[in-house]
Amino acid sequence: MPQPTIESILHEERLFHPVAEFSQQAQIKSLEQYQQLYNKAKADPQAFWAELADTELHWFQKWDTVLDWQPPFAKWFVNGTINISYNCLDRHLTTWRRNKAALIWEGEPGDSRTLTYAQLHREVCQFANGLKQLGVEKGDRVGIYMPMIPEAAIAMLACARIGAVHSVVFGGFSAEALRDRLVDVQAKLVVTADGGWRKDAIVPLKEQVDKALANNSAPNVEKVLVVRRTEQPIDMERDRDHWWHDLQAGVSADCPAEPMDSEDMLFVLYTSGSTGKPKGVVHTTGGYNLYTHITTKWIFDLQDTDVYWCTADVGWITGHSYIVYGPLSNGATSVMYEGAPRASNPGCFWDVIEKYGVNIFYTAPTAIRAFIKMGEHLPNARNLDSLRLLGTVGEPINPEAWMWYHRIIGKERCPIVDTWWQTETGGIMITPLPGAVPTKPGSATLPFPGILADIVDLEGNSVPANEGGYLAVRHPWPGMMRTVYGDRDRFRRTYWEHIPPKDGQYLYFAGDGARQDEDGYFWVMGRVDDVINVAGHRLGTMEIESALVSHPSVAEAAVVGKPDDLKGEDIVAFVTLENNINASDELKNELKKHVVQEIGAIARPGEIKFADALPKTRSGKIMRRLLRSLAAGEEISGDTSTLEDRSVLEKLREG
Ligand code: 6R9
Repeated sequence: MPQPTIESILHEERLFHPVAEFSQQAQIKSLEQYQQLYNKAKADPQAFWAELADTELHWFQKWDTVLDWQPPFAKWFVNGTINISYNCLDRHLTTWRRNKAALIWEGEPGDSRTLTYAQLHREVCQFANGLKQLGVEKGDRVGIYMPMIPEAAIAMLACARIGAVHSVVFGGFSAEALRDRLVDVQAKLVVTADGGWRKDAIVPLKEQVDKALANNSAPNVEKVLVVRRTEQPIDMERDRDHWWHDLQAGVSADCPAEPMDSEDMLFVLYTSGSTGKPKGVVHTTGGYNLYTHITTKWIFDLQDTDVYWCTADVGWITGHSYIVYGPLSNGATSVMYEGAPRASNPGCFWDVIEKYGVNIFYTAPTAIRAFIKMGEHLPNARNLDSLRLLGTVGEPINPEAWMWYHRIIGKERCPIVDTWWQTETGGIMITPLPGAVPTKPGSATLPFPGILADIVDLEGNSVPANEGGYLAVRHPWPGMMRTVYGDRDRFRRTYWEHIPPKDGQYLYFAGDGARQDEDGYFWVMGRVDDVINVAGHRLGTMEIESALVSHPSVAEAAVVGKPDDLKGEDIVAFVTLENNINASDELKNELKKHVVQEIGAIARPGEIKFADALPKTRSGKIMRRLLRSLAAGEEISGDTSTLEDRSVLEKLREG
């Protein structure tokens, strides 16, 4: 792993206090109240979490130990039994929320559907019974490869209801990427759809599933359940493939939620790491339920009349925690939108806000930068008065984008919560509480109560204010990942031993560089490992390099990120070719296509540079730092003495 000098050049002086009107009605009303909660949690984390678990969630049976911490393995609410689908559905049915909208869904072509809690409960129960009919049992893994339609959430909740472990694979991933994940997680069944709408075109999801399963390459998959969405013709394989609507016709809506052990696996979600293949991040039931519940409630300041919209895809952790589980556990109304801003309808997000009177809007900096580019006339032409709170997630937000969001969308009235967290953390870790914490554009501000975040050096010592270091967490929290699926050792190595434990004290290493300013505010600068953040999506350089090298013309490849106005980072690939292969623009295009084929469109390199050789250390490691500078068009600075062959660099510079 490279150890770049971490420095932050950003010095932002602006401070925005929450408006009194907002604070008065907020869940957490003042900085003092936040500090009290923070201090209380710090003094006795177990008591803090236990009290919340008790008051906020339904348990079939109470736990006997709050935390069993055998570093780096944590168990929360030991021997408690719970079901997150029960907490998201059943418990609301005995209240007035029974007929409240749980999901409001808007399809890209303009169709829409609203499911009340009672209706959603019914559909989830039926789907769960359908899964059972196809042979899915508690503990089995189910792959979900879906467009953004209600059935994606229904399938997740149905799995949770019967204790099956879901593994959602983003619908933009290729057949190859899907197959790798289905094989790693040993999925027994895959839920998919005939297709989904994306930017006025149909994504042929079922066709990709067929490809992923062809030639028995994922032998563990016995059944495929297909939801009808786009109605284009697809192949249905006898005995393997079943239409959801056929199954649903004969299935009962009575399916009690299975009491799950608090530490039973809830889902596996794959995410890119700095080395090797994507990791299956494992989350369990009780702790994840509590953490997503309470973070949603306090950070998005949920009020019972709110319409809440998170624009993520359920294929990412943000969709899991803040479209499905967190909001529904709170009995909120969660909007789900299939579409994306596109040439034929660049203002579609603002239409959705106006149409449903969205009060809370949670999106990504890359989307905000795209909105800025498309022009403020688009939001200005809609009535956005319903908005009262804005959020961002996925990457650092540049202060100018923050200010635009504040002025043009928030009309200088809505607080902005810049939320730092990761697939691994399960839920938001560093964020303002909107009625309490004054914000500074570009800073995720302060840790959530119960999160002991710190900036440390590689020995685990806290660094002084305003000095760059590594973002770390000093105490386990309920939403933390429990392990890497099938690889406890990788879990230990990646997250807990990068900073060597001292006196039995383990630190969670997030892989981000950051600093804390004199007010204790966190400024996250980005990854310190070989992970590229393209439009808020994490991609490992290794994966893209492997994809390139799998092409017969490629000898070697090194991939780095390059700053990009819109996407945050763009992918630049340095490629050396096999003998007798000539460099050409056609080949560049072919290689780009090849990466899309292997991983998906999100991994398409913006630029491919052919080289005679790659700069390497004497021990044979590619010096990515140099390539990063080259890609960004910067002067090469710093130490190049470890470079094996200096002429390589000269050539690359000229080329
Ligand atoms: C939720 C999510 C995690 C990585 C993380 C960091 C970056 C996310 C951020 C942020 C600065 C924020 N990141 N939110 N950086 N400010 N508010 O995005 O999960 O896909 O696992 O990515 O994203 O680098 O380490 P995931």
